[in-house]
Amino acid sequence: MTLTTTEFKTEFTKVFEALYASNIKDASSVQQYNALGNFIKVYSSENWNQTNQLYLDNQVKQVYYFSMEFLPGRMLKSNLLNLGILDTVRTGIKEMGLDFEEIVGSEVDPALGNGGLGRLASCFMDSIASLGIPGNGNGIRYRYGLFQQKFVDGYQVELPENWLRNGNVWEVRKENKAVTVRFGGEVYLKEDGKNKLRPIYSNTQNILAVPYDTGMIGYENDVVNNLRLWSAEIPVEEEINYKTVADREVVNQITEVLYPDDSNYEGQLLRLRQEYFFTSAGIQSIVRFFKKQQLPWSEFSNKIAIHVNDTHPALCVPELMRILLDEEGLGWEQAWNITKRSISYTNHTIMQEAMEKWPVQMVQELLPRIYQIIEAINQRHIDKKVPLYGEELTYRTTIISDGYIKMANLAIIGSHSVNGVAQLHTDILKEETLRDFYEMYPSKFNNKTNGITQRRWLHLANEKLTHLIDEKIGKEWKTNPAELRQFKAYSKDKDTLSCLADIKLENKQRFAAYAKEKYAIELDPTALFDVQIKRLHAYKRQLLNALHILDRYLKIKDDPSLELQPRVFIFGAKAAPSYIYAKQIIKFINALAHLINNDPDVGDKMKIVFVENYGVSLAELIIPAADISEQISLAGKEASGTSNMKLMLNGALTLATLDGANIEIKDLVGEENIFLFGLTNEEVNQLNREGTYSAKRVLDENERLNRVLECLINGMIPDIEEEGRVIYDSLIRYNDEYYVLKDFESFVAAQERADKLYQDKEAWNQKALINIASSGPFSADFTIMRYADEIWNVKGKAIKNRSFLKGNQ
Ligand code: B1H
Repeated sequence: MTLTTTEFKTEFTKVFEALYASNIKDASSVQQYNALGNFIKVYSSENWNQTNQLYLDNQVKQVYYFSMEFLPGRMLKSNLLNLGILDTVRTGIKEMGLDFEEIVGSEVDPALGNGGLGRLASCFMDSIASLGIPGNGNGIRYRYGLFQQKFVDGYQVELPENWLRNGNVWEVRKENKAVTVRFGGEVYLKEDGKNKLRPIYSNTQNILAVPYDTGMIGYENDVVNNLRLWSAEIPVEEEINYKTVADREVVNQITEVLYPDDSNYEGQLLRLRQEYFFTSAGIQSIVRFFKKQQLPWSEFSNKIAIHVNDTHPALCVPELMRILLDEEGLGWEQAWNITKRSISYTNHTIMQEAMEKWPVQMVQELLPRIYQIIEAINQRHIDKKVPLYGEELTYRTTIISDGYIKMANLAIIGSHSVNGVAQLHTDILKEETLRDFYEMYPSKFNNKTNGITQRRWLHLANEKLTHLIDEKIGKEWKTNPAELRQFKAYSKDKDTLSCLADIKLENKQRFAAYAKEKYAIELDPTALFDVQIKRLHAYKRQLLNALHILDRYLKIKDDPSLELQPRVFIFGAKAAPSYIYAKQIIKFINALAHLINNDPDVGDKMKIVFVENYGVSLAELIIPAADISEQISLAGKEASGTSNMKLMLNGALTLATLDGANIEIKDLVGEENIFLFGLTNEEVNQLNREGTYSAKRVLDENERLNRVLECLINGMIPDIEEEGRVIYDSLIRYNDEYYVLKDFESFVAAQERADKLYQDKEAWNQKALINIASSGPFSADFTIMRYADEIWNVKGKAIKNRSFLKGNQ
């Protein structure tokens, strides 16, 4: 299917007029965007329909990716790119006298995820479709996304994110596919006359789950997969029972808002409702689809792979069991085999506070039948494993203990595959966090290092760089990102290096223009742009970054004529609203920024920009403008990280600890092309074991650091009396849980190496180029090929270069 500019203009005008019955030139950019979205939907609808039909006709195996979060970013441009009509449409829009970028900018960025985990799910959806893998997303259509962040006097303030205000052109409501999800009530088992026990329910609350489907368009391959997000509604026939506003609220609340916690878990009843709601709806719709094909149950796991993204959808296990046992009348063994063979699970964190566990009583009351099934799974686990592994080990792996249901244990026991998201993370799972399970089920464990889609994070975010690469090595890398390595051949080519430098400068100018407009701050685009963009969390150590900034500031104050490499420090981070310490760090950094940005002694030597409301769209602006990628979590804490990959792909040099996927970045680029610092995971473990670490001692031995810390409590930074004290105490009184002080000196040394290298522009650009050229293995296309091959056992229509599958694991 090719589309000419003229055809586009005619069709687009028709769509617009049908929608708004007015002249397109008078329309608002939101209306123009809406019409363009509709045009795309119509343009791709045949493929969407056909893809569906093809999967059904050929009875191919399908993947269902269950995730509490999907963070897709704006979809207009990426859909145009994947449909192969971006340039045509852009030209057409221009010829019509409209402003393409303004139209693109009027799309809301749906913040239906917290951070890395949700963004990973969306990168995966893009790769799954682009590889032609039959795959579906399953999640929640939150009425409100992650809060909008504003700074008031430097403090984070949260506002509701009403992303549906102008409607959502991409979704299609499918009330014909709605299912009912049951909560609460009582249940007992009754003999059904055929020697089978069937549950009898009473007093349940029945909620209607209505799916909203969004097409996931593959890259130039005519594939359109489905992302299905569920919305909770009152069933029509039960309207009569919902008389008060409060009654109705209980239902609406289920899909009202995304929980704003990243790597932290709050055991609230509503969250459990959300988890069961989308899991049950998804599993019901899978079973319904499977039954339509009239295959025997023994075929279920040959036709369906269910992936559980973290433990949030782990109720997939008992829910699938429930349907197979209670509704389809299968025996336990058969149901259990089907369940285990179909389900796989990804672990995303080893942080204890992120591990989900639900009070037994809460589950009993909200999901009585599910609780019975979990209990039975648990009992069978014990009966089977005690004779093999003894009581001690077995009881450490039970699903129910100390009055709680451990969701990770449920996910592991109920699945055939457990994977971590970077090699170090998987090693830690095997050797420490999940050691007992690894002993029981060694073959379940595997690593799948995360990946990112180069389509969004290079093609769309950095079109100039894309053109340069196309010009040098051709376009093959677009469908086989491993080809990016050919770009290495240009690492000594002065011409290419200077083009690369020009592109980076332009991207920095673009960000500088944004900063100027938004924050009235003047940035020097020739300064080194130093970027840390991720959720705010103590283990990610934004504080370490800030202490280094403070140290530089003191140096400048000591000697204002000091020659320093000018730097722009860019932060982007939301703190969970209940995470007080993280919010105090935000206030501290904002106060520091205010002080430094307004000090005439500093001038252009340093500027700090803490962008408000960091999310996918801002990432697309910031990442192409970065020179340094700050990946400075305490070793062993960041499961993988994915901004590290995006920044590398855009030519930033990584300044990092040996944590998560940073280690794999180091392996790919070589130690000479990355700035490493800090404790290793082993060293952290050793310090923890010895228990002799004294932050106070580190402070006493380092005069420079001492001076820096004093500034937290001596009034030098205005307006942080409370925050400064709390942060100071976290480091000294509470002995610096994340070894910020321990790593300070080596961090500063790495920063000095970076400054020095930046003086030699050619050497710097060469390393930037090597980083870009080495980033192919982090394409989510490869990650997904490995999931498809090694976990899901599904085939795509465009899986090339299979030898690559075995590499880099
Ligand atoms: C990651 C989460 C997470 N790990 C709980 N865990 C959540 C946990 O709403 N909750 O309760 C939400 C999110 N998110 C991140 O996953 C890791 O910290 C990153 O290192 C990793 O790159 C990313 C994707 O695997």
